[in-house]
Amino acid sequence: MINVQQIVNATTDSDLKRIGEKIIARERINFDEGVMLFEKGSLSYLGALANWVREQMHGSKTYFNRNFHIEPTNVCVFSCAFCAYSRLYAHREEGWELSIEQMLDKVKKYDGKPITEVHIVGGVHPKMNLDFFAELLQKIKAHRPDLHVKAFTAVEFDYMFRKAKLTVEEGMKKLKAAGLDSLPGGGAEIFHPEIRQQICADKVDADGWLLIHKTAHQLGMHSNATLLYGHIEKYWHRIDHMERLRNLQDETHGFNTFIPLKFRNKDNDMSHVPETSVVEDMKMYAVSRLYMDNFPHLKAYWPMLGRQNSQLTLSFGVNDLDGTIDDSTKIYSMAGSEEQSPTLSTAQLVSLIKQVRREPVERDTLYNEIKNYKDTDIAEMEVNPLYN
Ligand code: MET
Repeated sequence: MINVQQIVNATTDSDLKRIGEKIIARERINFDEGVMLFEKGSLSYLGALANWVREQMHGSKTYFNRNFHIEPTNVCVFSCAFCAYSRLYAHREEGWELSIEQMLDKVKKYDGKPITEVHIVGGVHPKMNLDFFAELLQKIKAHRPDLHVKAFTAVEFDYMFRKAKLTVEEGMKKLKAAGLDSLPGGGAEIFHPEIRQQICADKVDADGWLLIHKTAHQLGMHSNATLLYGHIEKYWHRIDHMERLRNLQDETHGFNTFIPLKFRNKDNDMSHVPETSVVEDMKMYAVSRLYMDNFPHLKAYWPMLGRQNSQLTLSFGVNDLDGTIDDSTKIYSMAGSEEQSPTLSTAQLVSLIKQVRREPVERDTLYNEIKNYKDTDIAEMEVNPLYN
């Protein structure tokens, strides 16, 4: 079998060869090298390198969790051009606005079930303020203290804190005290103002996003980070985005997972922009694995990519597939994803991972291992209500 060193040795392009050598030596690649990988790297070359890094870091382990989402509302004060989900306040009758009781009922639906995480994000509603969400967190925790609450994007925090006239630190401390455990990675899109101005001009900018995550890290919470790719950005905008995240991670080490998010073009203001091919998707994952050397995990969010393409990512650097979801999010289905009702049972997720000869490991939000399913029989799982 040819190993990665031989693949690098056989490369005729001197730039790609040098970058490959750095990667095998576990040296950090720089901005220009990141861009070059996108511009010149073949799918097979990037895949070989990214898979090598993935296996150095995690072997064959592929993580998932048992989770569900709550989307309090899709009414939003912002108008992001790529969004198919939100409705302006003036048109709120077309959307939904959940009360605290309705959201608690969603949590109670999982009583007695081995769910470990609730993920809460949604539109930025002008009337759902910091006190409203603090009360929601308190009530969720009072009902189920062991449930990890990963909630609100930096965009949502920024709006809540500004309205409450609190600093980021004051606001974050308040929500942490109410029960917030960690932060999801949304709202990052593309940091560079040249693109951000065109796709989501009115929401928090790069520095604001990064400050919110930095503050959360300093208060002892972990978070994730996303990047919305495949629309009007150039490769260097992606690397600029990753560079800013990599720099903050050097400082805080608070990020767990990097999650590239694919632009889907149904029913939004950018529907004329074509979607990327699966080859471009896999290159995005591979370059992410190679560039984000200080991010422990790389996630393919399966409700966005579909099941088969998610399996493919596991050969391009990805070591996490997100969770069971239980048909509790509409963000990507409304933007045209193949997964119109995203739900996978634990048995299905395990089987998906085993089909591509990887080792399924159930994790909690912070990547503590709950169960390794390497030797678990799928047929037995399918008849066991614990896994369905
Ligand atoms: N409101 C969030 C944001 O822009 C996204 C989640 S809802 C589509 O960050």
